[in-house]
Amino acid sequence: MRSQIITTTPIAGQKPGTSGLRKKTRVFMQPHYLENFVQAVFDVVGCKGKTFVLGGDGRYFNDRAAQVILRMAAAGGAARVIVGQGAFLSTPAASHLIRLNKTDGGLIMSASHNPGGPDEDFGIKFNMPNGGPAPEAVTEAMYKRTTEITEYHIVEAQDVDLNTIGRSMMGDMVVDVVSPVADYAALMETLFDFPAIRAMFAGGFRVRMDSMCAITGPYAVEVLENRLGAPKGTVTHATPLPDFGGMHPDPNPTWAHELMAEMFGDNAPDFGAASDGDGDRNMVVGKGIYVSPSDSLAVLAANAHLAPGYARGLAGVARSMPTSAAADRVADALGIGKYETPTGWKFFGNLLDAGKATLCGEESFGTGSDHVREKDGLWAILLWLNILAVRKESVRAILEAHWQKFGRNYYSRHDFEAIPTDKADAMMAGLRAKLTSLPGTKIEGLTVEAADDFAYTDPVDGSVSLKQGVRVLFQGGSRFVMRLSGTGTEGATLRLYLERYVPGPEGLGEDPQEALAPIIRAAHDLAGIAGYTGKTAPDVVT
Ligand code: VG1
Ligand code: CO
Repeated sequence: MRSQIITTTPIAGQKPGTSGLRKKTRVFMQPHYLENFVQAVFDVVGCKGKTFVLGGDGRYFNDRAAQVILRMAAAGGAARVIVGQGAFLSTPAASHLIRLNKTDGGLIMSASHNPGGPDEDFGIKFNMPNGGPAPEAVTEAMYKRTTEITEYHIVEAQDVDLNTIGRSMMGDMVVDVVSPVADYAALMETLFDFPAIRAMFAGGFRVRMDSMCAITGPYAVEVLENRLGAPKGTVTHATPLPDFGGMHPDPNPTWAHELMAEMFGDNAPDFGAASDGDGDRNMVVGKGIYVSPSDSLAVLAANAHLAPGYARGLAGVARSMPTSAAADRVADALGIGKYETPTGWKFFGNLLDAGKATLCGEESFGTGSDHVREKDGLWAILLWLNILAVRKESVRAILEAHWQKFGRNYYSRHDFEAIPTDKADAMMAGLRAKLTSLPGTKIEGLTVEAADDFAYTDPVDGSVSLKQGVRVLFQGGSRFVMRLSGTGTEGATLRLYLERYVPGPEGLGEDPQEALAPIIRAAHDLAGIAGYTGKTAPDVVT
């Protein structure tokens, strides 16, 4: 099989963000665009003699990109690539396959919670041999490589049949097409009490899972319906579609509005859940009650020991900095470690590998554990179901009891989307310039206690990440955080994170937007959001 050397030139902007390289699909489809980036990945991590996992969330261009990546892996001398059937793999399933097969890493084709289709988004991320997202030093090296690339290598070959499970060869490279679901489902059976959940379902407990026409459909049907006996049709939008059926597979109350309407309507099921494009996010909803992701992490941490996989207890809990401190209170009560990392799952990898943290979570609907090295939507849903099966209480009862015990961290995130990048940068620079003068400032009945730009030193390898979000902390434990998104593909998105702690027992049942109103006003005032963005209200509230 002939390997071709194609001459190319660097393409600007191939810088991975919070989670891989994400661009408009049409940008990725431009000549050499995908190839340049994939070559940069192989140049940094090495390709000759290696084994990789490959799969994606089924979005438009996934199938074509998979064939290109296979041809380039073959040209680079890879020994073997394990591909999910149909080029499908959820992000957590890819992470599991990397670990299970002890491979040299994997390429995941996804723009995660971003919409898909020819006019929407596409993306590529590389995961390391531990199954976790490439850390910053590696993604920086890949980016640097894209700026100096002069050629890439690709074999001339027909497409591999990725729809049929089994082994084939591309030149000297083995291509193993595997079930995307089987190994992952088997892993879930080792962690959770399937008989208890099955008995709960058989007893009439009703579940709704909205897979939003993205990758979790096949996984959720296999686990919830086939293995746990939930009625057929429990999983809706269960077939992954190239454009996600026009849905925006971001499991939050705004985009998962069908699920929200059902869970807050008459005859609501007992438990509702949704997942994102690549299956690593989850949203959990009880009958008439929404569980914020920060609260979800805290409840899972407090109850994880009820599931067989965590019966030994947790080593520690890690959360991203903008995530509420609810999980910290649980960690303190359990006497276990607590960690605060920058946004993005890659920062949890070292803590998980070192056995310092068992559960991790982000306010952005991401929860996971040391079973893989990615956040895992269906895993979180199953852990909730396991807890519900053991405690035999409603989601509402469990959440309210949790607040009674630990107090409530009222929490909300406001997103302001598609802001001109220069305006967003100026706003952040303006706020950063003010930070040292803020302590002592009185605003909206609050007093600023401290203000800084979050910096993180990894406790395992000592690597330092600067400028990870501006924090303004008020006396009494309230705060707001501002940072710009690193996953968008159009302009800038401002994320404003708001938190207020109420110890209880009074005042635990307020509407979060009302409970947070003074902090929201203070943030708008101090950062001049309307002046810079022209927006007085957010586009998405979670
Ligand atoms: C967002 C979230 C972050 C998450 C990341 C990837 O990043 O805030 O918590 O890890 O998406 O999630 P940003 O930089 O846009 O705020 V996923 O499900 O898109 O891989
Ligand atoms: Co995702």
